[in-house]
Amino acid sequence: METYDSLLSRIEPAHGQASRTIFDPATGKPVGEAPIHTIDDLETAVAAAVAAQPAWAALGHDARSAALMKAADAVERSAEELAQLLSREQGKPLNGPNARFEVGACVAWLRATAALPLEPETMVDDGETRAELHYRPIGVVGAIGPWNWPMMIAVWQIAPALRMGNAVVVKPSQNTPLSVLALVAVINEELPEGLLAVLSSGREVGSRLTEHPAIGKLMFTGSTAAGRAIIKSSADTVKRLTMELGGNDAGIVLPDADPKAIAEDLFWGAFINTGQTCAALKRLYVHDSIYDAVCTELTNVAKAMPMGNGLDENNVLGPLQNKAQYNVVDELVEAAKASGARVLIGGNPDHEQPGFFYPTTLVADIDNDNPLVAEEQFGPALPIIRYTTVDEAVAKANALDVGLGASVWSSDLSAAREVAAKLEAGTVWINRHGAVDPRIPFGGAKQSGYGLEFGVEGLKALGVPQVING
Ligand code: TXE
Repeated sequence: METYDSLLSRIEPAHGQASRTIFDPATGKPVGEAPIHTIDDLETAVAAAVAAQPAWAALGHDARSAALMKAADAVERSAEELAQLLSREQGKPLNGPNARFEVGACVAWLRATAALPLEPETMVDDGETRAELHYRPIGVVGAIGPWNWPMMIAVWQIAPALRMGNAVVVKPSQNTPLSVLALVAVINEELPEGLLAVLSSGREVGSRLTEHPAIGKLMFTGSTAAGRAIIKSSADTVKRLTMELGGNDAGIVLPDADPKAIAEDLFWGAFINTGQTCAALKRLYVHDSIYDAVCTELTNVAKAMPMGNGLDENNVLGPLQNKAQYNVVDELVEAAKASGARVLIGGNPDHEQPGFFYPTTLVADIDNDNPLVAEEQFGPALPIIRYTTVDEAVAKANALDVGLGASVWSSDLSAAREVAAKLEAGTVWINRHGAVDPRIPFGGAKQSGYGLEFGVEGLKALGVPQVING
């Protein structure tokens, strides 16, 4: 008997009754059965969404916001069961900025999205011409998500879409379907039948969703490669797109930073969710004058952060979610070692132990073109690169074709802001990395994608602009 069994019992089977077992990445033990939805299930879900959407749109903002507030309460009531299931399926610990934190973020995002103001904007009103900008619902939105923050990212897509009067069909990652199936079952306690559906399936059903003529917009978070495929397959029906395609975020530590004071925030900027975070710090550039001190302080923090089974309340770092990602991290670190880079901690996985645990790894004295720097590791292995001039650090940070987030670390806020303005990234944080906020727009530069999420800008992205002129 598991704490989350009552949640699993609320997941409806696929029409064909087929299912597959999902396994715990920490232990290899079964977590539960996920339905295998087919194209037929997709068609049924889309038809129900099309039928339910007009009445939902007609309710207006206040009633829809009230329903989202109730959905937040429902998630809060089931928070501990949801966190237990998330921990078992994704691997992230209950404790630390992990499973309970993620469920809490779902509640916070639902409430904040419900509370955002969205009034028509008067563009011109000069006595002769009066023009207002409004946002109408799109219709049915498709939401395709990844396995790293499966519940939170689903809410990032679902909440603004519903608030704006749309129906939603969600396609979670095949690696973490149970978390999203359970979350949607809970949210659906407060929503009309058919408005919000979830399809647990692989890329075939996801792919059909991206070309379906009844889907007006796609919200996508995942890899750049999948993003490119989705952009192509959605072109024939000219879908609106919000693409969050991850990145390889740089952090620049300026010479006046205090290594001891910033070490813990640097650590969590890089290692939140055991490094499996789109806007995590993935390349750290440190000035030569404080390079050794930053390496020492970061190593001390890393040593103090326990990794292990997520159900153990002591642990704040967990396994990689899947073997493929474990292999990516392992290969990148092995290549770094072979190139002569210096491992400060970690880099010695025990391939025989159960679970996809890769030890917390810091790699120093590494070149900027090393694959551990140039490619997204998406795991607990941070390269630390030495620089001598700030211009050199900025050039290296901007050298890649992705630009989701970046950070600058300094005791001088105005100096940090000057450097921030030179970085090609959608968000630049100062003295922290990766902090997102439901009131503040978030999106990528370059091949990290396009379209803003969160805040009023995020709401507008889930509506069709309409000018009323006259
Ligand atoms: O992601 P994919 P994967 C990065 C990370 C990781 C890599 C691959 O580096 O190693 O991506 O992870 C669906 N039409 N990120 O393979 O393939 C798919 O079913 C429709 C960064 O898990 O991008 C899943 O639901 N759907 C990222 C979702 O897209 C398609 C978070 C993501 O799968 C599709 C996760 C298609 N053609 C991994 N192809 C971030 N931005 O944070 C795939 N999918």
